[in-house]
Amino acid sequence: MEICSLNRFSFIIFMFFASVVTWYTLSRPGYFDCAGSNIVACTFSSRKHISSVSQASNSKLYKVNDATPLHPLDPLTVQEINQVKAILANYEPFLASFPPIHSLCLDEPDKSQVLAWKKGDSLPVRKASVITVLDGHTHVVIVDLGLALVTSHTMDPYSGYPVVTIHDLGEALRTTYSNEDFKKAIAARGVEMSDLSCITPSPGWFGPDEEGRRIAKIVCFSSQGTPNFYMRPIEGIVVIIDMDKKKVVKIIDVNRGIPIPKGENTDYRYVSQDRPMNMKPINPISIEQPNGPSFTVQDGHTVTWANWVFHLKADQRAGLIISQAKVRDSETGELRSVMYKGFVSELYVPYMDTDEGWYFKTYMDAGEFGLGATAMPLVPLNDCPRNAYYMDGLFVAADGSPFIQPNMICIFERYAGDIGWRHSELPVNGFQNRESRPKVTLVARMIASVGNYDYIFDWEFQTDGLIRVKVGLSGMLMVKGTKHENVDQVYENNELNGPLVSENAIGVVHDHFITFHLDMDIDGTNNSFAKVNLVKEETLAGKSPRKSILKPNRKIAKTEEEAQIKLKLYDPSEFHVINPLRRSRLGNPTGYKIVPGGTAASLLDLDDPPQLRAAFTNNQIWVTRYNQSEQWAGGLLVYQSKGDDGLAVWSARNRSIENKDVVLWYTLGFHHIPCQEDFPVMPTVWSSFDLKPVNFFESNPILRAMPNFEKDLPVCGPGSLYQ
Ligand SMILES: *[C@@H]1O[C@H](CO)[C@@H](O)[C@H](O)[C@H]1NC(C)=O
Ligand SMILES: *[C@@H]1O[C@H](CO)[C@@H](O)[C@H](O)[C@H]1NC(C)=O
Ligand SMILES: *[C@@H]1O[C@H](CO)[C@@H](O)[C@H](O)[C@H]1NC(C)=O
Ligand SMILES: [Cu+2]
Repeated sequence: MEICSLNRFSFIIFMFFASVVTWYTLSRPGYFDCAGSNIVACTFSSRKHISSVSQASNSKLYKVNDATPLHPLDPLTVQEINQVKAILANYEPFLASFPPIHSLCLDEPDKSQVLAWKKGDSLPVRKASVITVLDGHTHVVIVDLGLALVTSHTMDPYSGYPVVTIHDLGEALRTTYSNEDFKKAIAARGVEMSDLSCITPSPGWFGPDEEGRRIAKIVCFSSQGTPNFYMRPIEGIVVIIDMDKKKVVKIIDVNRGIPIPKGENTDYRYVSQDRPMNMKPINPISIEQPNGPSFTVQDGHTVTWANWVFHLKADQRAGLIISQAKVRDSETGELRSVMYKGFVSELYVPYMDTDEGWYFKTYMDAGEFGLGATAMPLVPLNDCPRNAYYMDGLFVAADGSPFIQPNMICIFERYAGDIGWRHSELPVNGFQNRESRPKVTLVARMIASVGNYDYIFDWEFQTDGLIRVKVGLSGMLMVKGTKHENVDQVYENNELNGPLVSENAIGVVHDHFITFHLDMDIDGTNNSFAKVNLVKEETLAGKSPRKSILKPNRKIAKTEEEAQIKLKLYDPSEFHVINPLRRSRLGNPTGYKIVPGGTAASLLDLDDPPQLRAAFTNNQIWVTRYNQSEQWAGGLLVYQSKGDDGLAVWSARNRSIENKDVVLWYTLGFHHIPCQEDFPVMPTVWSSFDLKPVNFFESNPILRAMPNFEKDLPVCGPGSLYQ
């Protein structure tokens, strides 16, 4: 096998300085090293204009554990988290007992302060927002780190509870495992306690029975003979736990006759695959960047690449937050504002099954568990390519102390053989027209492993100004045990709530909705939302051989109600966020459009309890007036919430949104009818949407982009084939 790789040490160095600020070290000559005896050539000639990008001048080693904040939006540092903890420990209401910390993060300064801030200025006052639960009450506390004081304290502002802590979940499982009735129920199913794996799904909210206390509903699996216990459900056992009292409320034990599906062929790990695939293997593949990547990460969080600059940080709830994304105008050199803040605000996953063990499975993963909290370290070379830069998250445990979530975000350049633009033509008047430009993009990625499911979130920046936001779904199905082993045994068509995906296992039908908060600031904060509706115009008889054409009909939404959009294939529109006061030379307002990609809308009854809580999925697009407290589409407090806070409530205020600071919300949806290929681990399913410039640039911003020339590219491996 031919190998042509960056020096092995580069990887080790990279892992060691997981937050080295620039790629300078990797771009030095000498790291490009070819090993292997059959190699004929491994060369490249450097492309002049590239070598200027890796500037080490303002670089500095950035280590999460001893970082100081350098930007108003930088997450709280270790020192700041410890300071907050100390302030809370001495705060009168918490003197008797230090309350468990459910959330502790930067309370971002006012947008106006952030926008006015320039590098070198002192930072706006640092504040922390803390959510804790004490004696069954939720406390939302703001700590001012400058004054070293609690400056605001609200109790039970909404019906729900904050995100659960890992400590809560551990205690809920401990309470379950030590319950004698539970042990008997498990023994009756023929499962040893040592083979038991239980999980802690959130209970949703289904009326008064479960109100007024924080509960968890525990369901269990047998991990006998497989690490993929999700494929071996113990159907019908649900333990309801009061998480604060640490008591079993109720044990449901139904469907005792349903067998536990077998463990064979459920192990997905590479080490346990004992036979090769009947497939011709793919030769090793990787993109080579002998000059190093073209992006830099400054001060730990500011990413600069090609024409883009943005602030990137990890967040315990949202996973990953992009802030202050700006694009440089390739004609004027001006750095222009596109988006103040973009992140996943909520992830709603309702399952379609009314059984006692299933009806409550209607998760809201960001607000109930946290997408950053459930992110695990990315797997180098497989989750992210070789030249990726990894960023750590710094989060807070239930006892108020900081911990590092290592390598949870990666940033890399993607070259997938795609084309930025092209045209070819037969020679015209002696001109040769065969033009094509390669497309290279920059990706910021994080992956949340929320129990059985893995959600891959990509923010992909293109040099033509487009931002593509992609979501990939992989991991395990939540399967349900059934007595059936073959569809021939299923007599009534609608008997099952999903297809049989393996013997005795059905994949229950469900949806995934990912709601994005997109605070667009096109050339400034004041923007408008324009719907450009395509309407059919019938031609007058005799005027044209055509009977009908389509014409764009543009309308500015004046109020939040007018910006509640349900997508319709037979009544199509474009949706533009524009700056009405900034015009192109032709007089068009500058703008970006959201190009929806998902195909699913929630079809549940509007007053079905899960849908009341997830009313933010009642429309695919919403535009609200900017309000810094309105960040989380499912409300600040999501766990067991009734839907009294959140996007639908805010939008119903019907505020004016014309030439105002506005926030765009988009929900990417998936209906998921499982199939056998989803077993025992799902091949990734992707969907995406775009934020695409419309009349933002005067003309194609990448007209003068460089084509690829052979002499610029590394030639690796069996080079003789291609020389
Ligand atoms: C901002 O949002 C919060 C939460 O929805 C609300 O209580 C407050 O009244 C809003 N402020 C304004 C000025 O609309
Ligand atoms: C929203 O405001 C507009 C303009 O004031 C008004 O016509 C419309 O009826 C309002 N809608 C609701 C639901 O209040
Ligand atoms: C932006 O909107 C705010 C709030 O409506 C208004 O006070 C301000 O004058 C606007 N700025 C511009 C440049 O239109
Ligand atoms: Cu799914």
